[in-house]
Order: sequence, then structure tokens, then C-alpha cells
Amino acid sequence: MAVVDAGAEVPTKKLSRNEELKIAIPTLAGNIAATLADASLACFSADDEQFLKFHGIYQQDDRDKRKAGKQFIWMIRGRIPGGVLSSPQYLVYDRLATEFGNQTLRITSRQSFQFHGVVKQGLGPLMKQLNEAMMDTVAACGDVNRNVMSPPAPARNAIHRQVLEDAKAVSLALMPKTRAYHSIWVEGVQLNLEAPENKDFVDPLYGRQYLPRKFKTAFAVQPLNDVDVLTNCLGFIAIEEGGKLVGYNLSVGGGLGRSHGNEETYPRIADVIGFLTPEQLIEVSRGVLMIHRDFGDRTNRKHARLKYVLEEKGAAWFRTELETRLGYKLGDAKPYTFAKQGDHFGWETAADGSAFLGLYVETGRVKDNGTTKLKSALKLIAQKFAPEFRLTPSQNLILANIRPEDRAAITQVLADHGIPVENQASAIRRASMACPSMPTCGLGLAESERYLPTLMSGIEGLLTETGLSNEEIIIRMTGCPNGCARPYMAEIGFVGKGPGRYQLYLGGNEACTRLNRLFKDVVKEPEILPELRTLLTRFSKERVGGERFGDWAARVVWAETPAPAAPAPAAAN
Ligand code: SRM
Ligand code: SF4
Repeated sequence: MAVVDAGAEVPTKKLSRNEELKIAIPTLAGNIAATLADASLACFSADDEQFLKFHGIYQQDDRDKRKAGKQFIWMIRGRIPGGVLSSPQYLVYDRLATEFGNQTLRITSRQSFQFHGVVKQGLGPLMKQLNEAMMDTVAACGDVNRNVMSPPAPARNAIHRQVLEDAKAVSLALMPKTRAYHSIWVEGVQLNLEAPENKDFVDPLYGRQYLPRKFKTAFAVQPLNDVDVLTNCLGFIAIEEGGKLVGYNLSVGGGLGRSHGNEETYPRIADVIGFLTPEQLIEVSRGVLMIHRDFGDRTNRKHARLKYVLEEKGAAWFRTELETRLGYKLGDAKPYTFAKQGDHFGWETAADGSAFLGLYVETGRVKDNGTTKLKSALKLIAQKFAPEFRLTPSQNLILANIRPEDRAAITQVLADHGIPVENQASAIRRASMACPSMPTCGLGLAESERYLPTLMSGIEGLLTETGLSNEEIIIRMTGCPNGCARPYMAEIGFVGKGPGRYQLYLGGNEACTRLNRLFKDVVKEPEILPELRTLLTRFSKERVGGERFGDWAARVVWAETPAPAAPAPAAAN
């Protein structure tokens, strides 16, 4: 049965600039191909910058070099549903990063790879070659459904396999249909914007204006919440009965982005509103997306995410609206539990007897660095042993489908490149994440990826000092409040406020199902370790039994700190 395409709410205020752009050029082609071909142009126009995002590309500049004038570089993000790549596909990523990027690959917090530092002449060849290898970057960014997440660990059973297939199917079903992507990057031609089929183009799902804002989808398999499912606009929590996947609980309206000084923006945990069968998956995905399309705020991009529709209209309204569009009722949500988040590290055996290896990748950056040569090691392993590459939502990597007899040789290749498979890093470091921030992210206010590793060394020292060695505490850092490394779910979250200054958040839980709370609005870099020393010392004395840091903070520190203001009922423009 088709989802009924009910009409949209008509905005009464002026549309945002991005909305006008999408209406003007609904194929999203902009003037990209012409600018690409014109060597005299150093960068794309501000309007094309917005269109490029729908093609998975961000125009950036190297912020370390700004004093000498803006040097434009581009970031390209893959569409890799569930983060799964074959070895030949990985080798294409490796080669393209070496030939056209900054020699690194960045595993993202949504199971994708990003190329950084691509120069303008490299953009065309990189995109063409990636597509020729049957991979793409369609909708990796922009006001559309983004990379769909799925549990990264290899199949524990048939359920994991089916969930990955379902994630891929949803990713495909929610892809925009414009020809512009293929025309620009594969055929190398500018679309004729005046041709009726382009001028009047209307995407069958997204319409002419696409979504008001980005849209994110994830699948989770209990008891592991390794995808942070409740931070997504659309979430599917697998429900298993008698060893079979009977369906999914549906979660809607999660999201983390906020802005400093704008209390009307806030992180939000999704509502679990019902249950659906696997057969209903695509219809329900399309239905939820259409509600965002039709009810999201197109006048204010700071207020345009689906989470604000949920917050303001309520979960009951949302369910009714969805059921009306579907033409049937959802089941009631089934009981579910998440015990933890996080990844597997070291060697393990999958259900089918094959071996898999979880590798910690510091801040997700695959590179050769001094004596630690992860990029070279992975290339060799891909060439010789052809494992499956699985990118995790915590920016780590799993090499899977390995013949048990290859384990020792792979361990040796890694050792030869300075990478241990046992004791890869302390428990606290393995549970940490940082967003890229400087020097590539134009929105970064403080360092993140380049600072967290040093800070973690200091924190490891504090753990030893306070008798907490081997303690796992989930620490996440971002260079600004947008929340790309999901800091608002961490037991300790750092959010950049300005150069060398961070907000400090405390109280997330092990399963990443609870938002943390602001503890200090500004902590300067030199104050971070003293501040944490006080907290960790108290924690080591006051914890009850095996209580985790985040639970102690929520129990004790929250009680001592004034409760945060409730989210505003409606955001102003
Ligand atoms: Fe993000 C914007 C990096 C996951 C919320 N994000 C950006 C940009 C593109 C900056 C920009 O707009 O110019 C960053 C590029 C930096 C660079 O140099 O690479 C960026 N986001 C990332 C990645 C690479 C961070 C990472 O550490 O891995 C992640 C890419 C995921 C992917 O493969 O698709 C990434 N971003 C997230 C997440 C986490 C998630 O989705 O699970 C969030 C919070 C969840 C959410 O969406 O609510 C997130 N990114 C944002 C926002 C805030 C959106 C909002 O609702 O306010 C922005 C800013 C924006 O959209 O205007 C943003
Ligand atoms: Fe950039 Fe902010 Fe995202 Fe970090 S959190 S990558 S600084 S947008």
C-alpha cells in the first residue's frame, strides 16, 4: 500500500534562503559543472556551496592558513549504509585519499568516510572514480536522508544480517532522484536548467523543496546501542521473538544540534511511538520523512529539524498523522532495553565461524603517523586478505569475514606497522570521540580532534592518581555546539565555546539513552584537568558499588546543580 501524500503546512513567514534556492533549481545542479570546468575560479559561489552539500561535498578552507588568505579545499563524504565496504572498495577510498586528498581518511560518527583537503582540480576525478567503483556520495549531506546507520559488528545471527539489509533498503528508498549528480560527476556535463524536465523537476518523494533540514536514520539491535539510535530523526529498534526478527519499535524526533546563546535550540532524545513489521519498513520510513517535509519549519533553519515538530506537536499527534498517511495503525511499542554502547576491540569469532578484528582508531583518523602506520597496514591487509571493512558509529573499524587461519598473519602485519591488537588503548580512550573541528570545519570554535588525544593522556594520569585505572568513562568532545561527536550523550562532554574554552557537560549513561547536563559554562584548557581531578576524586569516594561516572554525576552532581531550563515550547525566528 502506498503512503498517502497529504498536503504540507503553508508557511506564513518568509522562507529561508536555502528554500528559495531549492525551489529555483530543484535538480540541485546549480552552476557546479561550469565552475568545476573553469580553472580561473578558485571556489564555488555561495549558492552552489549549498547545492554541493546534496552531492556529499563541503567547500572549506584551511583555517590554519587563513592569515595568508583563504585557501579553498573540499571535504567529500561517502554514502555507506551501515558502514560496510568490501576490500576492493576500501582500496579505492585509500587510493583516492592518497591521490586527491590529504593522505588521510576520516571515519565519521555515522559510519562513513570523509576525504579532507581535496583541491578543486581533484574534485572531478575523485568523484568520477568513486562512482566508477560503484560507490557514491549522494545525499551524504544536504536537506535529505543521510547515511543510514546499522550495528557495525558482524552477524551474531540472522537478525543482524537482516537489519543491515533493511538499513540498505531504507537508504535506497529515501535517496533523492535528481539526475544532476550523475550528470555532473559521472558524465561531466552541466544540466540544461531551462529544459522542461529540469526546470519543472519534482522529486517523487521529496517534492520540489526537499526537506526543511537534514534527516537521520539508524537501526539498533538490543542490547547494544552502538548507533546512538535515540539521537536520530528516525530510529528502528529491532524486536526479536524466538530468534526471529518480528519487527521494529519506531523512534522519532531525536537530534542533538544546538547553538550557544539560543535556548530555543536544544538536544532531544527521540520518542518511541509504536511498532511495525519488517514489511512496513519502507512505507513507515517514507511516511516519517514526509511529515518532516510537510511540517518542518522552512522559515528558520535553526528550528527546522524534525525534533522540533515532535517537541511542539507531541508524540500522540505524530503517531496519528503517520497512521493517517499509512492508512493503518502501528502496533504498540514492545518492551526493549539497551545495556551499553561502544565497540568490540581485538579478535572475536562471528556466528559463522569467521574471525573479526575490532580496531581502535584514534578520533577516527586513518593515517600514517610516525611509527604508527594504520593507513599502510590497512592497505596491505586489504590487498592480501580481503576482509570486509566495517566502520563504526564510534569512529572505529572492524575487519570482518576473516579466515581463522589468517588471524596470525594479520596480527603480524599490524604489529609491523606499530599497531597492537591487544591492549590497543586504555578503556577510557577507547570510549572517547572527537569531531574534526580545526582546521577543516568552518563552524569550529575550539580545537577537538587535534586536542582530545593530549587531553586523554592527562585524564589517564588522573585516573591512575585517583585509583580509577581501567575505568571506562565515555568522553566526547566537539569544537562547537552542533554536536557532531554526540557530546550531549557522553558521561563527560566537552563542547567548544571559543579558542581554548569549553562547556563541560556531565551525566550521560553507559547505554547512551540519557542526555547529560551542563555543569560549567566555560572551562579554559588549563582548568580542565584540575576540574576533572576534583570530580574524579569525589567519584572514587562517593560511587556506590560499581556505579559508573555518568550515573554518579546524574545522582550526585545533578542534585547539587540547578536544574536546566525546560525547552522553550516554540522557537522564535
Ligand atoms: Fe555534523 C555540520 C562533521 C555527525 C550535527 N558536521 C557539520 C559540518 C559539515 C560543518 C559544516 O556544516 O560546515 C562538519 C564537517 C567537519 C569536517 O571538517 O569534516 C560536520 N558531523 C560531522 C562528522 C564528520 C563528525 C565526526 O566526528 O565524525 C559526522 C559526519 C557523519 C556522517 O557521516 O554523516 C557528523 N553532525 C553529526 C552528528 C552525529 C550524528 O548524526 O549521529 C550530529 C548531531 C546529531 C544531529 O544531527 O542532531 C551533527 N553537524 C551537525 C550540525 C547541527 C545540526 C542541527 O540540528 O543544528 C551541523 C551544522 C548544520 O547542519 O548547520 C553539522
Ligand atoms: Fe564542526 Fe561543530 Fe561539527 Fe565539530 S561539532 S565538526 S566543530 S560543526
